[in-house]
Amino acid sequence: MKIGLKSLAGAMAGAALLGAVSVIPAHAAEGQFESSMTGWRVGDESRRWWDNNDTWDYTGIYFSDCISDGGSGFNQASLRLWKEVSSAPDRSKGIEINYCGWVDYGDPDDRGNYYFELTDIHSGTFLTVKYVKVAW
Ligand SMILES: [Ca+2]
Repeated sequence: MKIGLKSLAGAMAGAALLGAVSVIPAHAAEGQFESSMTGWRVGDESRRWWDNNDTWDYTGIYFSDCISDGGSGFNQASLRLWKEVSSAPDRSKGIEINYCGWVDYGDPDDRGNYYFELTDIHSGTFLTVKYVKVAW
């Protein structure tokens, strides 16, 4: 992409504006929500969110304060991003392994209703995450 001086100036003005606010989100995003997970098992699904595909932002899932009941405690959780498809199987947007931090799925570039599914826990059967943030 070619960036002209005018748009560069606009971008810098935007950056200055961002710098002026006290809280800068880890992910600038089209949308986001915060939540938590208590006693999740493999196969459990998150709430749905609408991605209007107005931007090229990555979809990311952030975990903080992760607890599982296995012998070696929490190591990682596999999360599959799904897009709902009516009258057909939902569309997988990939699996990422969350080590209790951010995972990114890239830009789905596909307007619709999304959710994530817990597909694996290591170690244990039940997963609790005290702070969850999803951004897209
Ligand atoms: Ca998008």
